Amino acid sequence: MIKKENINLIIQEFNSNDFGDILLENGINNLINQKGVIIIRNVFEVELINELRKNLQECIDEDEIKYSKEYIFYGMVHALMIRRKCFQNVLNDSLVMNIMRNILGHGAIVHAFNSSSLPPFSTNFAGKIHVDSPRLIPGYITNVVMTIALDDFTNENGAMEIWPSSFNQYIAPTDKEFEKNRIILDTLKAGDLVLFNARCWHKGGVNTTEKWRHAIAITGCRSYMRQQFDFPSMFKKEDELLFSDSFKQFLGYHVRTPKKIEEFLLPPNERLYKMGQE
Ligand SMILES: O=C(O)CCC(=O)C(=O)O
Repeated sequence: MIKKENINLIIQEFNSNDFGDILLENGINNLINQKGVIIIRNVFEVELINELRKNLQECIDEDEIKYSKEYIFYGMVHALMIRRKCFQNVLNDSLVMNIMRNILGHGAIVHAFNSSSLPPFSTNFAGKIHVDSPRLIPGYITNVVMTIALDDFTNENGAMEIWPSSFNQYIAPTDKEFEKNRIILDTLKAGDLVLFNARCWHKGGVNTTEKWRHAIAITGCRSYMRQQFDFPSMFKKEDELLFSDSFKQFLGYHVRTPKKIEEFLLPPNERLYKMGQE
């Protein structure tokens, strides 16, 4: 197993105070391309984390009533920005959008925004070694994941495990290989985030405590890729009117497919697929 003191050699770490324009200007994309994984500490205030955790637990309880505890995705709430305004605000943060654009190009869009919560004494759908994007184009990143811890990750509550430099490996590693190379993110505190190439092999752990372990994850992708849901069609019209152009672009409003020729022929400012995305 990799020792904690070696984490800094493999994963680049930042504090949110040092992290901003300078790093974005110098290219967070270069760092992700070299390291595969970056940790940024103290990004979100305690009050916000508490609000997100409370709202997430409510959504999980709502889903349990609707789909039961046997639901395949129990503990994973999908399309969070449609469920609660507080999640929408996290996505509509310029730092979040700038990071995604810096790595995935100016037309980057949100592919998914889901939670990954581990129920007490259990795990969830992400408990097996996997990548979040099956395509491998050597030297070219297509999807980036930003996982935000809403609870401290510990060995007991199922800290996420990741093999940073594995993003060029097409075939899934064996358990033994993964265990030799992985890093257990048991130093991640609530409010820290881990940013990674979605092709890094990783998994959630097993929660052996009586309390939920909550996290939320934003996945960004290239502008010409499909989103997990048709997000633009999921918002209410009155909410949509308040969105900035930048946020609409990130949500995928500028890369919608026309349903008929009349929509295709609309004037440029009304078009569903806007020119110049990537
Ligand atoms: O929650 C975790 O620890 C891992 C989450 C994960 O692997 C995923 O959502 O793809």
